[in-house]
Amino acid sequence: MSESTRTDMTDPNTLAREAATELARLTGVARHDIAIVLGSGWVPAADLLGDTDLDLSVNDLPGFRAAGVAGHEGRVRSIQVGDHRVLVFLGRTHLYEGHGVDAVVHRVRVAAAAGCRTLILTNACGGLNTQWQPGTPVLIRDHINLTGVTPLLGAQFIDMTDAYSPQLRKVCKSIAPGLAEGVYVQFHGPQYETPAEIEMVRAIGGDLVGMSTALETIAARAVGMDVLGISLVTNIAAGITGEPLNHEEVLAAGQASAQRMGQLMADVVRQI
Ligand code: 8IG
Repeated sequence: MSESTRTDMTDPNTLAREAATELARLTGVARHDIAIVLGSGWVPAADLLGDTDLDLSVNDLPGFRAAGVAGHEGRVRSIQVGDHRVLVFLGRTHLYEGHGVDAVVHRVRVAAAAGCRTLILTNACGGLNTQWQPGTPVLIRDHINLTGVTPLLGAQFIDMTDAYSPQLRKVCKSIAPGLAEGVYVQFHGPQYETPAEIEMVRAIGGDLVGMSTALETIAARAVGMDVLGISLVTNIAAGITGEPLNHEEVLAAGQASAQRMGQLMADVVRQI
């Protein structure tokens, strides 16, 4: 069934419009213009963006399910940052939770329905470059979607050239000269990669590995949003150092970098 014929109550775009309407009612703000998704490791950065005018559980909006991983809080805030009215999602829904790809990209569709034309996606990830020690932010230059799925249905042959806005990347680099760039590879998860999978990633041109972002970028590009992606490398990818990967260490690396990431994010939003 194509998108255009799926018009029942559970149609994802209908649900997104309903959520945006409810968001406007609860916030008293008719339109937001920038949306930010804070992934694991980035959630503490939310407090540095500015004064929160409203903080809700995403479960108060149509179409959401509770996010269930430690460090992922399913909340949404409305924050004025300089000239921008920013919708900030604390935490995201991951494909490995098993609720399907529409649940994964619901935040993106709600943001678009709420008026946002710019989407900033953040995540914590593994890095293949040993020079990127835990706590290093890396700009996403491009992605490789290894999930085997897509949020798009029907003949939506969207262009994925410059999916990660060169202009927004330039803004970021003007604020943080020397910020590295890399290709993000999205795996389904939830298991981390084997060393052999990391060798494959290296062979196909990947620099960063994670379990989010690429599907959200596809959904955002399909509705014409400009996307900025920033990864926080919180571990060196599997098999490179010989150390096993540990989720608690990943969270600790995020905590330690929250202040810097929040400042970077606030500066970027003010320059957009
Ligand atoms: I944080 O090494 C974090 N998320 N797939 N691999 C994948 N996801 C991650 C990793 C990692 N580190």
